[in-house]
Amino acid sequence: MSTTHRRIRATFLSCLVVFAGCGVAAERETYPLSGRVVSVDADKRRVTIDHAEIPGYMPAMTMPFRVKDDWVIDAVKPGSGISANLVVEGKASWLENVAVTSAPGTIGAPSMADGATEPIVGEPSPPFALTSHRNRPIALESLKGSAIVVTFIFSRCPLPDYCPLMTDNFVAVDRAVLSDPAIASRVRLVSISIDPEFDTPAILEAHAGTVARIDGRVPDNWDFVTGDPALVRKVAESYGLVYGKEDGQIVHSLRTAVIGPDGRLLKVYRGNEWKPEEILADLRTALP
Ligand SMILES: [Cu+2]
Repeated sequence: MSTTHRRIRATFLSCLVVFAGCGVAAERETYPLSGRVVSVDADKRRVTIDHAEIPGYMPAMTMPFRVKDDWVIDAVKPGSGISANLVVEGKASWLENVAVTSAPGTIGAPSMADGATEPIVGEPSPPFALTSHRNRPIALESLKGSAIVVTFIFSRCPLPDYCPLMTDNFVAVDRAVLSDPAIASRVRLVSISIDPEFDTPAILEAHAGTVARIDGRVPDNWDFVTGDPALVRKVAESYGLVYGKEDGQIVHSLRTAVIGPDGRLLKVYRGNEWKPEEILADLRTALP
């Protein structure tokens, strides 16, 4: 694996909800896991691990795991090699039988991605000038005057808790927005594809027509956006997004930004745990 790939995987911060199945029976299953520690969260007792494929359960990726043994939190450091059993019981999961297999540095400790920078709340939001699924130019500058919600997705994303969830949440947000006369005409939604080589405006138009329909059509205030891959990367990274190709798949983090009508950044949600109601509240604050 190249250093770039390591970096990308190391910073692919996924969430535990990947495990949140909807099964009722709390059957206990155990899977062997091995990988490299990326970070340790002592308060939440979670260790983020860049792990190898777990055959029959999940592909190689980087995500946080709960640990129950105190010594693990003390013993492992970013870069430590680790092996463990992943226990999945109902909606809960954790690591057992943890062993530290190598010291940090001995197998190349990962570092955070170089390109991504976190945008600053209160500052002018990072600009973009790209192309919408309607085949029209779309730029942050031209959306000023509206409150704007920006997220990053790609049409082929296979993980239901990632891009499809962002889009479902946007549907919920927009449904509420469009039914509230106080804000209906003053909100714009922007879903920027991080797979612009594949996601052409035509592909995004078809995609939007499948996943972003409200009352039978894609709402006028919602654009799926693509553009030159280098430009898209610049925009995505300016919002703190980390992504890259790994084994033909795009691995990525998540960022959803709420921008005020003055173009200033109001809020950034990292990850997939935000709820449509939170963004609705932000929008109502932004549009008094
Ligand atoms: Cu995705």
